[in-house]
Amino acid sequence: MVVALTLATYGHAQAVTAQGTEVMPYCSTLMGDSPDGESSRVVVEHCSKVSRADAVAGMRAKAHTLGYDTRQSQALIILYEHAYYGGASNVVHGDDGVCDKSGYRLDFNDYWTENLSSVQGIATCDRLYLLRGDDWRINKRFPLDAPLLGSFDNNINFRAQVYSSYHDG
Ligand SMILES: [Ca+2]
Repeated sequence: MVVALTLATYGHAQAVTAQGTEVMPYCSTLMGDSPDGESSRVVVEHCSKVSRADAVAGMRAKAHTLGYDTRQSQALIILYEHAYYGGASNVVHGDDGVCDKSGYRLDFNDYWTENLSSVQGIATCDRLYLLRGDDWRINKRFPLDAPLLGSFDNNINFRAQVYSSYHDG
């Protein structure tokens, strides 16, 4: 089963405050599942200035206040602003279990389309499929972890897929 996720309106690394735009270095996003390959809804995102653990805990707390059960959710990948896992990051969770050979479809927002530079895979998520160009003609499958994205650095179309090379699910 392919589960589509979207970061169309979430997944950014900045939060606008009353004082202006403040960089929030740690974010975590929880994606709901989706039927028949449609893009799924973003359940919640939380960003923190403190730590990745704080961002994930805040994400789960927000989800709980919305009545969402996060017990089955799994961390899939961590997106990074800079090469070699530096800069702002976002831990993307899916609620349909670990990656299998179909995995999850990810739709990135403008921030990550223009800033993604490295990616770590978690658990069974060991492959990332990136696309760009007209009709997504330019595409490449990266083993995860991927410290460098080559011509895709800061330059991807919004769609990607994260999946497992070995886990049948
Ligand atoms: Ca970057």
